Amino acid sequence: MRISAILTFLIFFIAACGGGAGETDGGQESENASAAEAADTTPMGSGGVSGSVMFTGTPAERTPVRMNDDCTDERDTEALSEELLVNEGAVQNVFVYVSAGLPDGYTYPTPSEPAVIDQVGCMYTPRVMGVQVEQIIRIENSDPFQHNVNSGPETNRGFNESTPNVGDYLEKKFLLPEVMVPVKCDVHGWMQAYIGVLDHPYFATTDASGSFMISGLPDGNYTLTAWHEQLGEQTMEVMVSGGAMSEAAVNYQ
Ligand SMILES: [Cu+2]
Repeated sequence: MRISAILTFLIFFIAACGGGAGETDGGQESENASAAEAADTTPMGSGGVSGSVMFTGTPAERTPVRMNDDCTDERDTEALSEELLVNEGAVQNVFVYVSAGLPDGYTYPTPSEPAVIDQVGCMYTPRVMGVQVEQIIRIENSDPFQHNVNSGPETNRGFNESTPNVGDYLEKKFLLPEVMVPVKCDVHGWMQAYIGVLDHPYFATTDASGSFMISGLPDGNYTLTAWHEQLGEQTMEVMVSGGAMSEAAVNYQ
């Protein structure tokens, strides 16, 4: 992984003016509501961080992925390399997450919904995603032939199992935080995915417009890390205050 030589961070803080969402006015609160708040040990807030990831250089042109006939028969379009997806400067598939600053001593509920990766047309969809520890990762196969799913974690226990046919799927989970766990297919050497595993819900993957949004953060000072498979990692400090959204801009050069 290459770390960008020059890192530029632009962080803007939006002043909190959300109509006093963070204020307490005891007169209106019923005892029941207070009791419910006291019982909720998860430090969820109404603030967060949103922004976009840009690449100021000239990205290498995407190249066709050389596939066998089984794979191309499943596709409407020719597959192009996905290692670096830049749309008018905006970078897709950057994993952005809170890497420090969360209060100690809390555990966050594991989402009941599985995180889904599909194997379709001999590519992983999505290529990059995040999950929480112990969250079910469901790896589906939409292709009428075999893929194997070979995960390569360093701190978690890995797996290497097959999905022999269309409709087959695996359900797996990781128990420890690890960014990133690479996943590949040994049948089709170009198939590559990355799963970021965290013990909290404060992460996002940039979309085609390079945008990300992490919500539900309590007020505080956090370290945000952006990870990209080719462009490397950047960290920045962000402040969330007044239950408002802060903006963070990540620039790779
Ligand atoms: Cu495969």
